[in-house]
Amino acid sequence: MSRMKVEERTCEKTKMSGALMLIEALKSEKVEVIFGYPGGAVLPLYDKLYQSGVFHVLTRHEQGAIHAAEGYARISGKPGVVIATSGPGATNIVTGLTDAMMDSLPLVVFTGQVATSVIGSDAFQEADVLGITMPITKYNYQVRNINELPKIIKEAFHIATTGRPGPVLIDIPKNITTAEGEFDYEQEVHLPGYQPTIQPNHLQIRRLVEAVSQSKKPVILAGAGVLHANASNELREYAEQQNIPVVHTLLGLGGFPADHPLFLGMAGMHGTYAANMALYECDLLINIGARFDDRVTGNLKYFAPKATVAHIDIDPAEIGKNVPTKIPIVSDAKAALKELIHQQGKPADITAWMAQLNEWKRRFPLYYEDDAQTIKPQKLIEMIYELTNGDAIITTDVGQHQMWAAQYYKFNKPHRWVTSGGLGTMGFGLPAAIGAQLADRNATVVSIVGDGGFQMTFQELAVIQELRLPIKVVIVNNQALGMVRQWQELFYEKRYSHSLIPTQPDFVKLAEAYNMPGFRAKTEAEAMEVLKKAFAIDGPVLLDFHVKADENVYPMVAPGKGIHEMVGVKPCGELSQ
Ligand SMILES: Cc1ncc(C[n+]2csc(CCOP(=O)(O)OP(=O)(O)O)c2C)c(N)n1
Ligand SMILES: [Mg+2]
Repeated sequence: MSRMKVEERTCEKTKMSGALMLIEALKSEKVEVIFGYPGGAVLPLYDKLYQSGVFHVLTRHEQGAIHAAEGYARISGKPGVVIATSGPGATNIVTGLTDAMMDSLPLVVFTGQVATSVIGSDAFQEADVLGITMPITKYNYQVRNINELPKIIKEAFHIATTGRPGPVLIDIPKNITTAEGEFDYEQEVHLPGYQPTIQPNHLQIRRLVEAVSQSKKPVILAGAGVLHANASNELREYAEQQNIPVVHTLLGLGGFPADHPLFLGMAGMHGTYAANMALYECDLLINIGARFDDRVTGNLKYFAPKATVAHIDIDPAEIGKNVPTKIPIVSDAKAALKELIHQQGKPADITAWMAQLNEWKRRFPLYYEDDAQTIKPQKLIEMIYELTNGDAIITTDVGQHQMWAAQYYKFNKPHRWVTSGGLGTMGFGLPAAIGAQLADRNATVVSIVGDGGFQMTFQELAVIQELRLPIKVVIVNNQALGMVRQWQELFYEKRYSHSLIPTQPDFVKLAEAYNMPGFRAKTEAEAMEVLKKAFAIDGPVLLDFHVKADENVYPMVAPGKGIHEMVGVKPCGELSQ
């Protein structure tokens, strides 16, 4: 073949419409699934999607699409991809973008936009998506020139997945999707202003090694940064090598095995007594990939008041943000832990500290009173834990059921826990389960949702049914916005202002409407029976558990209090001599 002919063919191959470029870029990025919803501004794009071979999941609401993408990202570690149309499509993803931003989840989100010629004219379905999403994305773009589209998509995937992960949005005017341009995707990303620090500073590492060797009461606070960095093995090796007990944030659960003798439980507002007291009493606090969220620290005046604080975080903006930090280590968690392990410093002498911690663990474990005549929500979670051998992927909404799931499902493995931590988004659990199941087809996925939150996004049952995803949806039905009810009981003298929701749809009939089995249980024995039935079914099942309605989540650190001032802690057994 002559040289000219080759050039002609290459030319033919690379000239294409913006819509087609997007599809080709997604294929180059090896995107397995996109979650989306069509509309006027993205019609050219959907036309090219048709028969493209790209797997697209049509959710029933754009919020469902973006939460599904978050669930996918959380489990797969790969970016979740979303398409929404302009105007209302784009504004419907605002909650999900904020959620992903707060929880550092990598997303690449495409929104349609009105044509460039009418931007700014209040055109039909026009919204200032760049303006709206600027503070809730890691980065956002509006494509003004077709020739920039490939470079922008390439950069978006790079930015979403490197450094501290986060959502990146690309707003594409309709005329850009139909315009033709050169498609060159094999280019290097060149962003001089964006160079995340991955490797730790050696001086700071040595300072930490020294601090550990001097410490008598060290503790590691491990957050989701450990999971994002796939550093669970390194965390375990480091904690064992240096004798350092570990507590987790809500989002970090699973990063360190719950059944490990060095594990003290989850910290924070509904953390265990041992974990919170460890944070209060420690002399060295090593934060790895957590952001000192106020739900973890409680009143900052009483947070780790006696400790030297070290903080390993890939985002330098997090270090010193809330808690004064003596040893700052800007780094990927895995890189820092590997270096710390390699240093083989003198381990901390924790004999007395461990005795104290074990005493707290033994005396003040998580506690609830069983009552077989009803369903205790804590017991329900324990039953799910047993029946799934602790191996399920658990997704949740936000509220009491979320805290019980975090407390009573003992996560021994990483990447099994999908919850909305930072934003606390009701309605997250069900769509997130769709993404989680698509990320791990063989996993048992249990979506533990509140009766309140479920009613915010249950339209996505249609997707579960359509794709025959074997998700078990567990409604913890307390006929209340339970967490709000709990706060009103404890802090507003039982004035239950708009938190009781006795008027419910019949959830079993709802399951029938979506053509999936639905079961209800009102006692512990019934709960076990329907759970067993559900797990024996190779398909979606909806379960409505009428749990004890006035149960509260304990222990609890009241707002404004220090984390050592927990209420609802009951001593169990006698103090050992
Ligand atoms: C979208 C949204 N709106 C409001 C809230 C405030 N809020 C937090 S927990 C909660 C109650 C949730 O009720 P439910 O889903 O039934 O869960 P439960 O606490 O009863 O387990 C509410 C209203 C929220 N987190 N998210
Ligand atoms: Mg409820």
